[in-house]
Amino acid sequence: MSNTVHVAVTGAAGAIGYAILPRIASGQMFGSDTKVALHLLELPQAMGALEGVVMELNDCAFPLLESIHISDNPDQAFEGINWALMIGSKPRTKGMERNDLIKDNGPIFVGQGKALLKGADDVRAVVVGNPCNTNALIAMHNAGDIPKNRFSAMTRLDQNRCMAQLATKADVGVSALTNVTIWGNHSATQYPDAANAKINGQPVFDVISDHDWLKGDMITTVQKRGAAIINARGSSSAFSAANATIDHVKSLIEATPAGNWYSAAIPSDGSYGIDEGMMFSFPLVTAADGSYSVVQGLEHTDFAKEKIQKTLDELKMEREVVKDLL
Ligand code: NAX
Repeated sequence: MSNTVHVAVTGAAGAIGYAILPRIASGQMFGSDTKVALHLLELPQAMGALEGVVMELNDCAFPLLESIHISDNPDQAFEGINWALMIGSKPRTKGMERNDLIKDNGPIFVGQGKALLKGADDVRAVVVGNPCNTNALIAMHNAGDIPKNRFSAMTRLDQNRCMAQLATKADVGVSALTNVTIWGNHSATQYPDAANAKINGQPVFDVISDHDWLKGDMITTVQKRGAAIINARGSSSAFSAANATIDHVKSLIEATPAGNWYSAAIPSDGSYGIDEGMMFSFPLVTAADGSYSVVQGLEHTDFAKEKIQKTLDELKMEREVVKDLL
């Protein structure tokens, strides 16, 4: 065993950080033959809590965990990293408008984009902190000549939520589901696409006869799942988000099984008429050499086209709000 992957996690003392760190350190993200060096970034006021998290990581005695660096400075935390899992951001507070959240979080991703450029020669960045598509757009625009395809934002939790809804409705295991796409923004405008998805290789619309549900409640349930979890639990999804982050990274580095695809927000190459450079969630496949491409040729009904336009319009509006940061 010779490889060591250097992984930065921002917001490492937060709820998702707490759920994801033991899974990364135990090899569930990069495999059992890759050592892990963790670079943990937090705000100054959370460094005490982060020290506690580090004690727990040490107490797990993970054989693959080579080292842990902690910092409250992105320039230090991102030095020499291969992956940046950008989870930390300011939470939305009561009564706060989405635009204010976007404006508040933007500067974090300006600084972190610049820090990536300064410190990391060979890095891929995954943005989880919300509004994740637009935060990823900001980081990408501030990261100089780091190739744009090294940036992505996470819609995998939405994909997993959609798969779970469809599997329950069809009374099958979730592994029967393939080809599930989330189009657009990780927000309530996203379009979870069951029309191109399959259950045991058959079109979902052939297997599930309740088409009103497929075009109605299924979509809104996935769109509003985050809020439903906050209502039920009193805090937002944490281990399911950590789990989706692991799925996201694995899908980017492992060849996609033939016939399937996965969803992630990446800078658009113009596919499906989405403006080039827009951080938009598409169906993707990863090739054996580790490069990804957008799955081409999927059909969209007028219903789907309308949904995709709506989420695109929202992303354009978000881009307008942060245009000074790009
Ligand atoms: P927490 O509030 O528990 O943790 C966030 C942590 O980030 C805190 O410890 C805070 O000190 C730290 N932080 C804030 N600003 C920072 C900065 N500039 N540099 C470094 N650290 C910073 O939130 P948590 O539940 O962990 O959620 C984190 C983010 O994930 C939120 O923005 C949340 O909205 C987002 N989510 C995104 C999801 C997705 O599917 N893309 C789903 C889950 C989650 O809602």
